[in-house]
Amino acid sequence: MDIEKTEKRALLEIRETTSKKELEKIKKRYLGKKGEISEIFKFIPKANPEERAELGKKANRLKAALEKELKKKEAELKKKKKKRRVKSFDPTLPGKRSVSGTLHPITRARKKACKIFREIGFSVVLGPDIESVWYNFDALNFPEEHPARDMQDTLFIKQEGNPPSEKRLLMRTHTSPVQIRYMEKNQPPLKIIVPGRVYRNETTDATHEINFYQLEGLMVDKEISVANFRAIITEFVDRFFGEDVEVRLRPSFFPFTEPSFEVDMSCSVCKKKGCSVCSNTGWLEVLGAGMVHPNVLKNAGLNPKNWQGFAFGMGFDRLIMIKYGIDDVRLMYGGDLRFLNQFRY
Ligand code: FA5
Repeated sequence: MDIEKTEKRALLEIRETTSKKELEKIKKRYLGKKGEISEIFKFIPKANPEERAELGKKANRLKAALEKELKKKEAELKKKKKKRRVKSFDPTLPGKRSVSGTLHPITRARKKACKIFREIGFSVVLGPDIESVWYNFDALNFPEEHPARDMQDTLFIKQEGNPPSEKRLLMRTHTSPVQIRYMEKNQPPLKIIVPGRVYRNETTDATHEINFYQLEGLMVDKEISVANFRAIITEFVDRFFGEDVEVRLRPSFFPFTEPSFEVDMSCSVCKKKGCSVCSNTGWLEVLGAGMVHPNVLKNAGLNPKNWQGFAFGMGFDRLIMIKYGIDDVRLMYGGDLRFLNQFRY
């Protein structure tokens, strides 16, 4: 048994190793339960009595020397690791941006719009995308022969037979049916907005999509006038755009409001100079509105002698187009990441 040779070999192995894992292996090989040093201690009682004392001394020295060297090496490796870490950190280098998703501009704008309306006392209410002819047209005072009911504008759901209007289904063409749904279940005074997707069988262009978003508004109380509508919509527009956007009202017609008007906003894409978004007019029609028609109140179970209200339906996509200077509504539904990534802020 050559203890000196074992010591030389073990110390060399320890000194030459560069990894913590390797060092662990060496430690196990020499100092482990079944390691070489244990074997030496096991051998001592079997050795000649006159050699035992000397062997014992040498074995203890070997053990101590290895333990010391291992400790030294462990400390050295730890220091190296720390050093390496410090070296790889350069605070002047640009950081690595992790790839993350972003909210769609429509979602972002919808959240903002809902927040503004909540702040001025409106509740946010939702309705179904698949609607009945009754809620979408009849209850809203649309005459039988109204062109909007036409197959060319409305996407009807295929159904067997000829169901009555309460059961005849379609993809809602506007968010106005939620007015009736809400008034049936809730007594005035009411102040609600209804954000939601609507569907129309239309040819698409820069300002028309076949599905788009509307934001309906309804306020019913004892003494409501057009002045209340003007005040609310001006407050909303001011807060939503955070800049001066001009608003103008034009007389219009909707079967469910009387009087009715269209609301235009000045086109901020071209600053009223004329562009493809505003069809070179400098204005963009973003809103239909009016005083709730007495027949609509009746159809929802309210007495028009006691209650009045205004309602509006915003083309939400157009509002977003004005806000962000988007010149084609179809970009918002194309799923093109080059477009969507611009809303990372
Ligand atoms: C309506 O849908 C009525 N329900 C609005 C209303 C509600 C009037 C309450 C009175 C009271 P209109 O069809 O005009 O109205 O659509 C409302 C807005 O939706 C338009 O002003 C326009 O901004 C937007 N819009 C209409 N068609 C499209 C389309 N194909 N793509 C994108 N936006 C559209």
